[in-house]
Amino acid sequence: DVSSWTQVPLESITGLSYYPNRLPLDLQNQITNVLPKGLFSGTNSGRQLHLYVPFPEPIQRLNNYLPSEFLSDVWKNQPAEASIIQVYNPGDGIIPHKDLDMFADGVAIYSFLSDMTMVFKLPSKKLKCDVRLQKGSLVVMRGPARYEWLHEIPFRGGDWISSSSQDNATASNQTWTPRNQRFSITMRRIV
Ligand code: AKG
Repeated sequence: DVSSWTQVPLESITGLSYYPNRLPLDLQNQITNVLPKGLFSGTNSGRQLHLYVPFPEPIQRLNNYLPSEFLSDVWKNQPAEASIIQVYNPGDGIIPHKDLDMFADGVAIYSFLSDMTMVFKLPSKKLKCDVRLQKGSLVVMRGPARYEWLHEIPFRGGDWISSSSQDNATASNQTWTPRNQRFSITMRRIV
């Protein structure tokens, strides 16, 4: 029962950082246009595409938008080696999970086309944090955020959005916001 969980602010999760409006619109469009059209077709469950280096040129450029301290401290100034493109139609999600140990510390997720809420959970302490992933944004997980916290995208057609602030939302000031088709690009290094 998620109502018994304590909602905590993003800043309290060590290793979790969120960067809205990270990608220029023209790069978002170039990436969307370079991907196979079939990835976006169909209205049932979304599709996935796994890529390894060398990436297509606009996807390679996503390395340039990673925070410099993340690149230097976590990836030791090496670029991403593996990326996964995941399409979500309304109703799609991803179950609570930690990323596989074959991937190194430091996971970067860029969001495209539509906004969607990702939920971080620490089951041992019943803590949770809703993070609104806006299109063009970047979310980065390292350390505890990557190895201790679970992340998920609830399987539903929309999200409850606070009209005032993303934190401390109460039921009264939330509006139901339907989702549109979204895709994400997760950038990782391999251990
Ligand atoms: C994963 O690839 O492990 C994810 O959690 C992707 C989440 C997303 O699509 O934003």
